[in-house]
Amino acid sequence: NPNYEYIITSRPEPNVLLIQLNRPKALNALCSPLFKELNQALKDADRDDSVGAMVLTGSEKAFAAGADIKEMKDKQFADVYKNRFLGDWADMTKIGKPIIAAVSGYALGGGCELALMCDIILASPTAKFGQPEINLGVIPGGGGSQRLAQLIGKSRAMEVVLTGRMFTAQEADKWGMISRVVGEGEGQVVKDAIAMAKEISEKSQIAVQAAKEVVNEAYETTLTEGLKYERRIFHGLFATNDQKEGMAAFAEKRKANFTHS
Ligand code: CO8
Repeated sequence: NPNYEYIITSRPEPNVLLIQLNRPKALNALCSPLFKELNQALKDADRDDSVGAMVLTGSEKAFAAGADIKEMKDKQFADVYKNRFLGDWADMTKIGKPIIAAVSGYALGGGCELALMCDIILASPTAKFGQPEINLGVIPGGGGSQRLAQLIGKSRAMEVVLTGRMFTAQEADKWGMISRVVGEGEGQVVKDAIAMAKEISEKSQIAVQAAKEVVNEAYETTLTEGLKYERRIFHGLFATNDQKEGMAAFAEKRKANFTHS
């Protein structure tokens, strides 16, 4: 979409949308208009049948260096509370299709939280994560504390949130926060993320969305309820053409031709 100012969208594969944050002079600091554009692009892709999966990336130097500090610095409590400042950040967690974060360079504060709101995180060996809000006299506000504690455990989350120190891609990998660290080389993380998105986009879109939904449920509910939920959704997929096609293709030893119906 040529009308975007802060992001660049493209189709590196026919069924994959690539969104690149494009505010290089500010290390992709997440100003409000940037987030508006990002939400719009994600919502449009979620409705577009030709998109099976999305990749979100920044630059080599920065995935995103956080919320825009210059935009925030003079705000008063009354402004941020009344106007639900940055409340629309959570909109992207309602997207049904998978979003893969391809992280190089700084992913700090809101940038780290943005990656954590994606479904899969791939990191370049240069990635540097962190929640430095404590150094600004505030705390994470985009889910950082909650998602980090769930993903990496209390002691590590406390260390990261209380000291504000950055942590490496290798630490994030060891702690289970990301899917993996990719090989070295400029652009490698984006290439790997696109390849993964392409692979996902070749599955049944209905099954993919159902899978995303049930995995997310694991973070919201008890095991008993989650297992029940999974079983209901699993049963429901027997009402789709894609289940018939997928299983017939296996029995006939051919590749499935999913119609997303
Ligand atoms: N906001 C605004 N501008 C920024 C930001 C930012 N977060 N990060 C970098 N920039 C700007 C710099 O001001 C600088 O601009 P200029 O050239 O006009 O001076 C430009 O980007 C380049 O930055 P540096 O010169 O600092 O680059 P360095 O390579 O020296 O340093 C760092 C890179 C270490 C990443 C450094 O820029 C830095 O520490 N940035 C701030 C990181 C940070 O504190 N992030 C957390 C922000 S708070 C937050 O995200 C709260 C989220 C709340 C979410 C709430 C949801 C509901």
